[in-house]
Formats: sequence, C-alpha cells, structure tokens
Amino acid sequence: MAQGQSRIDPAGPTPYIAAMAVRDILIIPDKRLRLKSEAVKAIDKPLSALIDDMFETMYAAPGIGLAAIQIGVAKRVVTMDLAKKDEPKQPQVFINPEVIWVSDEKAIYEEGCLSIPEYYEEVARPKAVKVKFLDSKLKPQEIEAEGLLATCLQHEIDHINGVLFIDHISKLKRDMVMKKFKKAAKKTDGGKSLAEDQEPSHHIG
Ligand code: GNR
Ligand code: NI
Repeated sequence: MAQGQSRIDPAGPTPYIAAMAVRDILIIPDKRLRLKSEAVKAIDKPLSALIDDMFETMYAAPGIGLAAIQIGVAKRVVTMDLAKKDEPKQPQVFINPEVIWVSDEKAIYEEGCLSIPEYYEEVARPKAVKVKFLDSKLKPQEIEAEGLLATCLQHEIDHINGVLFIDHISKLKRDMVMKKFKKAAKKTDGGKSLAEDQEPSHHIG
C-alpha cells in the first residue's frame, strides 16, 4: 500500500467477539462458596456470556452441574447436563431456581462436588422435589424431579445459598474434609482463602 493511503475495511470496524472460556473453579475453603447469590433480573450480554462459560467449564471439568458461584459469580444461575457419555448433549439452564415442594421420602446418593475435588460421600435428601425457575428466556417454569435430577437440583440450589453437600454429612466427616483442604490451601495461597472462617452457619448433618 502506498504511503499516506488509508486502509479502509469495506466490512467496517472489526467487532470484538468475546470467546467462551473455561474458568477456574473455586475450591473449599474459598469463602466465596459461602455467599448467598443474587437473583437474576435480566438476560443481557454479560449474563449470556456467563452461561456459555459455565457450560464450557462444566463440560471441561467434567461435571453434571455447575452453579455460577463455583466460578466466582454470585448470581442465581445453574447449568446442568445429565446426559450419559454416549448420548447427545442435554444442556439445561435454571435461573433463580427455588424448591417449592419436597417429598417426605428420602433417597441416598453418593455425591461429589467440583469445589471439593475427589471427595465423595453418601447424602440423604428428599427423593422428589418440585422446583420453579426461569428458563433462558426468563419464562417461568416448574418441574417435578426425582432420581439424579432431584439430587443435582438440590445440590446446585444449595450452592446458590452458600450451602455445600458436606453440610449434610456428619460433623466428624466434614471436619476431616475441611482440615485436608485447608492444609492444601495453606501450601498454595499462604492461607489467603482462610481470611474468614469457613464454618457453615447452618450445620445440617
Ligand atoms: O459433577 C457433579 N456430580 C454430582 C454427583 C452427585 C451429586 C451431585 C453432583 S454435582 C457435581 C458438579 C458440582 O459440583 N456441581 O455443583
Ligand atoms: Ni457442587
């Protein structure tokens, strides 16, 4: 191009396209996991980007569910995909989800959590639940769930209220898990994640 000649792109200015990203998952005893997340009021660009990143992070982990607070965003957003490996993807988004009914009957499932890596323990929860939520277009929806869906919904709704599955197990087991992860955090962050105490305000188990 000759000197002094301007370069004009006929397509106009190149728009900045934000790429989806796998984000870091918070690990206990990170105190942000104890925050109560805020209700979502609108689906704007940043929220759509958050949901995209949650799916990418969840699939990469891999996990079957993810609450926004697990990537450090205190909004009441949950992503889920319960499809088996050989099945097509079944991405589901739950915005502002709320349990509106639980069965008296309980069911025991072995649970795990991406924020408590490689620890699995049996948890008793209501076997069936009714949950109301907003879909990706903010349209109100209700579902009745049992089995893995019921367990996962309760696990994720706990997250957006600052509750972890270890709050449902015995104090002895919970203390052992917390001790192990606090020790690991001290080695990597000098204990910064322990600036505030990590004891749940409500011991369920
Ligand atoms: O990937 C996950 N598996 C799982 C298994 C049993 C009960 C709950 C879960 S959720 C978990 C991902 C996670 O930590 N979501 O918050
Ligand atoms: Ni979890």
